[in-house]
Amino acid sequence: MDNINKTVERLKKEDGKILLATHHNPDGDGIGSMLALYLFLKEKGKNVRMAMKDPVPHIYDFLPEVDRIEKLPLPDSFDLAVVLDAAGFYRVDAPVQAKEYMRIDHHIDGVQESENDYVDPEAAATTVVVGRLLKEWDENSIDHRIATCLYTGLLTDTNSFRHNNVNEEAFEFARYLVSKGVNPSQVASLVFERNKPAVIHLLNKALSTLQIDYGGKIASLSVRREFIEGTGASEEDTEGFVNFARSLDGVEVAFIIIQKEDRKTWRVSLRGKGRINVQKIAKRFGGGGHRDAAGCRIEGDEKTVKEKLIGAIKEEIEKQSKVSV
Ligand SMILES: [Mn+2]
Repeated sequence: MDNINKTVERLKKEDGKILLATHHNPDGDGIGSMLALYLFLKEKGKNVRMAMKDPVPHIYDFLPEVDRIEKLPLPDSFDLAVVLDAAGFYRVDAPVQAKEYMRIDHHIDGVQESENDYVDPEAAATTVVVGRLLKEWDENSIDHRIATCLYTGLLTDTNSFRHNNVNEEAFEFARYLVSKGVNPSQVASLVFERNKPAVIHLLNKALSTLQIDYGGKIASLSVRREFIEGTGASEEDTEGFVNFARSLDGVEVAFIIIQKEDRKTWRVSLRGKGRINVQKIAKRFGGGGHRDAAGCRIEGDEKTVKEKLIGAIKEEIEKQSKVSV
C-alpha cells in the first residue's frame, strides 16, 4: 500500500488547476470516485475540473454534479492531473496535458504515474481508496452528496457486494456512508431499476448467443453491432449482461464480447467466481483488472475472437487449478 499522507499532502498543496479523469467506457466506480473527489476539492476551495472520453451512462445521471463532467480531449493544460479507477493515464484513451500526473486506484499492476500515487489492489473499489483519503484529510467535509457518489462506486464495482474483494472494510465503509446519509435502496433502485425496454430487447438477443464450453466451466455471450443498432439500445446498456453467463452452475469463467463500431474490435469483459483469476487472462491480451472482473480488447471476427479467448481460459483454468491444489 502506498503512503496515504503523501497523496493528501500533494493535493492540499496544489493551488493551480487540477483535472480529475477516469477511464474510457466509464463505470460507477470511476464516475463515483471522480465526483466525490471533485465535490470535496471544491469544498476545499480548489480549482478543479473533471473530464473523460465517453459520456456518462444514463444509470449514473442522478449523481450530483454529473453534468459538470467535460469531454476529453480538452484544449487546456493543467498543473496536476489525477486519474481515478484506472491502471494509468493510458486507460483514459485521450490525451491529457498536465505538469504533473497522479493515480488513485485499486487495479492490480498498472503504471506508476508519480511518487504520490495511492493504489491499493486489496480495496473493493476505488471509492474505498478515495474514502480513506477524504477521511484522512477532513472527515467532516464528507456530506451526503459525496457519500452517495462513494457508495455508488462501492455498490457497482463489487457487483452488489458479491465479488471476492468484498471484505470487512467494504462493509464498514458502506455502514459509514449510510451514517453520512446514503439511502442504499434508493441508490440501488436508481442504478439498477431504470432500464428502458430496448435494454431488455438487447439482453434477449445477447442471451440467445449463450455458448457453454469446457464441460460447463466456460460460458460466453456476444453482443453484435447489429443487436445494438436493431434494438435502439446503446453499448453502455450491456453493463452487467456478463453476469447472466456467470450465474450458471459450474461456470468458472464467464465472458461477454461486445462489437465496437469499427466492427473488427471486440471489447471483452471477463468474470470469475473467486477460483480462477481472470486478470491473468485479460493480461494475455494486453488488458487488466481484478481477480473476479477484468477486461481487454481483441480484433478479429466473432468466431476467432471467441476461440482465442476460450483457448486462453482453458490454459489458465488448467494452470491455476494445479497451483491451487
Ligand atoms: Mn474500480
